[in-house]
Amino acid sequence: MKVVVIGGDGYCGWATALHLSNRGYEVSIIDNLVRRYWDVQLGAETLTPIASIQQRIQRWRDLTGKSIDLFIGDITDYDFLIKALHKCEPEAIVHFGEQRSAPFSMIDREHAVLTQVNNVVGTLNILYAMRQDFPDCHLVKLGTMGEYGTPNIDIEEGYITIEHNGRKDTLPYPKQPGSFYHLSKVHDSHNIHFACRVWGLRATDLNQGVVYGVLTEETGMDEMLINRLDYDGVFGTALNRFCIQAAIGYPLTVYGKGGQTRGFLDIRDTVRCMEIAIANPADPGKFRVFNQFTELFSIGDLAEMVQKAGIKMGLDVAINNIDNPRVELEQHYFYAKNTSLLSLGLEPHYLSDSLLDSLLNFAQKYKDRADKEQILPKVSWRR
Ligand code: NAD
Ligand code: USQ
Repeated sequence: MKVVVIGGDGYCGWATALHLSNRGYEVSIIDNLVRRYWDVQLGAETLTPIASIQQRIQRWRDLTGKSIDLFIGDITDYDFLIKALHKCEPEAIVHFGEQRSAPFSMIDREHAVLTQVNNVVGTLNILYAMRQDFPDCHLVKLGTMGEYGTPNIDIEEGYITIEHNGRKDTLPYPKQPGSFYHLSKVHDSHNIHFACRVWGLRATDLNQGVVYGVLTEETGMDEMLINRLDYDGVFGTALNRFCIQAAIGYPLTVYGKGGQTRGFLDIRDTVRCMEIAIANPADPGKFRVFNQFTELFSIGDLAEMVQKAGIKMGLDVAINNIDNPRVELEQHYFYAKNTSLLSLGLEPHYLSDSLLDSLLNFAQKYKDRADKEQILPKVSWRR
């Protein structure tokens, strides 16, 4: 089966491209490498030294005999996109190719506009390409749990059944996202839903939680296949950041009270979820929504878990509750459903002491590459 991975040079995309290739899928990567450019602009670097996309793909081929085609270009350029898709003739498109940082989208007007244009136009172009020439192709699109916000009721998987004035309907779950980035995902979801209803396309929106970890079966095979591991205040995410902070002796940066609760998953489960979604396509005309996380944690609890694991390894780990640069609830109800992927066969890698140990060890191996100036958050949500 032919699969295109858009954003295949990124954190989730690289791991997924290799995983699918390993499982016998014919994989092509589309990426404009803009993420590497944003890192340069921010003066931030992944903790791990990542090879160029060409070197990565070559090494994968040398090691496994499996080839991955590469198309370097911007999916907001429709002409490029449709030509690349015609060269691959995909049966599934996995779409990771967006600007994915909430703080980046909140830097200023330019970054908010860049984020929404990049994400919404890119996805809209994919929908038009599918309508034009690939109407049977299955779109597997990365959304985010943050589309829902933190409502004071249980979060369903995409839809909620409501009774109102004696009538009943199942409707899209209400959305209250917390940044212009998270909003871009809501806009995408609406556009994809519309394209499914009106043009009969098929799509799965995967509302993914925060991903942690770095090694997968494939990216761990060789140093040249190593994945990115972001720790800076713009692209670094909570648990990965805490492990790296612990490894370099920096107090863990819990924003505010730390009662913020989110869905989390191991990157080994991200790649498996992609495989499951592709192998079980949505029906034509169907906009299917899965919540893609395996466990819920509060940020404060995660920091304590990392502190405990670090101390066991002889590290000196402090926790620092700093002023929250974001506007968000710091103590709230949060319960979200996640049964769809489990019922299709996902066997989660739950967060364990051994995973924390391995992530801490991994971070220690590269700790000399860490720049402490990049850790504190510099982007404020407030006026
Ligand atoms: P990433 O920044 O590491 O990778 C994104 C890739 O997409 C980059 O290689 C970038 O160059 C490419 N890209 C961006 N815009 C493009 C465009 N217009 N044309 C072509 N390529 C483009 O991000 P990631 O962490 O791998 O996240 C991938 C997806 O998963 C995103 O959509 C993100 O919103 C979603 N997601 C990520 C997480 C997480 O914790 N990392 C959690 C939930 C959802
Ligand atoms: N946080 C801290 N300290 C830190 C970093 C974050 O307390 O050092 C807090 C934030 O305030 C927030 C929570 O941790 O309450 C999560 O922040 P994050 O930066 O780990 O994740 P987020 O901004 O939500 O974005 C990440 C990815 C994004 C994805 C999202 C999934 O960058 O692409 O969509 O996770 S979710 O959070 O479920 O929406």
